[in-house]
Amino acid sequence: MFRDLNAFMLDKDRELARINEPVSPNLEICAVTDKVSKSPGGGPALLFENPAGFDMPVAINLYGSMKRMCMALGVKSLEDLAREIEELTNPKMPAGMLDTLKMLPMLGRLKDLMPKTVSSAPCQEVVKKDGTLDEIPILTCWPEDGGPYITLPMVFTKDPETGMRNIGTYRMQVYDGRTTGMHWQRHKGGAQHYRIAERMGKRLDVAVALGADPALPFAATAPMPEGLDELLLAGFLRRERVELVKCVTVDLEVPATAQIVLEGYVEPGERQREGPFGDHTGFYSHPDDYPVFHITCVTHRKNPIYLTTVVGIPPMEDYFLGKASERIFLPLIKKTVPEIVDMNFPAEGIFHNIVIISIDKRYPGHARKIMNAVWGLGQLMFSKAIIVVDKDIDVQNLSEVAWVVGTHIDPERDIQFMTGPVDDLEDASDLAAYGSKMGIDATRKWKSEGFMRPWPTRIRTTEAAARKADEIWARIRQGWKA
Ligand SMILES: Cc1cc2nc3c(=O)[nH]c(=O)nc-3n(C[C@H](O)[C@H](O)[C@H](O)COP(=O)(O)O)c2cc1C
Ligand SMILES: [Mn+2]
Repeated sequence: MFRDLNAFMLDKDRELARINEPVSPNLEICAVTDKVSKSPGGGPALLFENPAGFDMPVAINLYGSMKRMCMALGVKSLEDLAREIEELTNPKMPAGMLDTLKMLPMLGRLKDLMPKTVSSAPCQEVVKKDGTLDEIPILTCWPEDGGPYITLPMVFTKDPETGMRNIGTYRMQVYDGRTTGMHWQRHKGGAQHYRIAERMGKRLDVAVALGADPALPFAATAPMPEGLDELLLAGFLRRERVELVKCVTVDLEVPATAQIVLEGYVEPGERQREGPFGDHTGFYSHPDDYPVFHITCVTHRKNPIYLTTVVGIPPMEDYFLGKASERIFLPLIKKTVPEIVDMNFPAEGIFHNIVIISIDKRYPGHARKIMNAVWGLGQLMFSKAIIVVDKDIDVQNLSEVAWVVGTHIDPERDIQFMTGPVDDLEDASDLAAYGSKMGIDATRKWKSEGFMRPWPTRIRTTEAAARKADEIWARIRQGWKA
């Protein structure tokens, strides 16, 4: 695994493009990154060595391809990772010596889960108690943005009552050198800690780590169930315990390998206008009031690199972070909903607008049960359209899904509406964070579900004819130009 961001960026696999000419953090870096993100496969990682007006380089699009997302998590494919998690959660009881030996590497991965605290750390090579944000080339992404935003922070807080840690990625609008917005939405872990702190009338310590070994920023974006420390996931992914160091001015620990750490607090009751921000919906999100983060100390490595990202009209870098969560959490979701076979959050659906799920349908009304389960599962509660198909449909093949939805549904019968919490970024609901969702049952309908006509048979040729077709097509394809 990569020890830190520097090691990840040194990878010589032609995955990193260095841009030496001056490029402005004001709109220009975002425009270049957007262009690169829209190229086939997501384009290379980018290192802007000379952001105009700053001495600190900007690293971006590091997670912006399937290959680099896998590299960041130390696997060849996300399927491999999903399989490992599946095995871990489904241990076969060892029958003999050989089986016991086979289990050892898997159990080995579990011993690295708990983070450990170290006494000195690269992220504190430089400590500035009166530090500001002024040296960091924070991007202004889109023309109508309310200002520059820190877009890929790992925001560390602790539950003021239990001391349980949470890490989330919540954008931070720069107000001045020592204060920013703290855009944790109401459904998120940081917001819950703040709610408790406000109830107690207490300040909430917050530490923000920027850049670390590549599994960490991913873990901060992952939808871990409430109360489960994101660092357990990071430790599992890195196959090594995460090293933490105590902050200088607040009662929190941060990753020792971070590039930059902002220490500070949010006050109970304090709010400031946040936004607008060109968001991952592809539209500007409306200004709203959010808590204010006050910086008490800035620590960093010697010669830090600023790791960031940009969001906008999909696909962009965040699509790959979401894909990794989709694959990692599928085997865990199957623990409570084992009839789920596969799921797909297509890029155009910005994670939660379109959720396609295939199931092993076992009883009448099964698709409805799946919808209800998904609407009750953590951040999947935001699923605006859930499409349920039978297990022989490949949910990763959008053409097949569109065909099956069109042919299999009787809209009045097969669409289920539900009212409840919706994503904070939802623009179409009448109220903020409260609206409706829809489930589409595109499975084959059964007699026991009231469908009395015969279900049509899918067209397929015979195996013999298919083999013949393969042979002849292979021959004619050579001399044929499409
Ligand atoms: C690039 C990026 C930016 C994000 N910005 C925000 C944000 O500003 N506010 C927010 O609540 N969630 C944001 N998220 C989503 C959260 O990081 C995600 O829901 C995470 O699981 C929250 O963790 P939590 O459950 O511990 O709060 C962002 C995700 C990504 C990938
Ligand atoms: Mn969390």
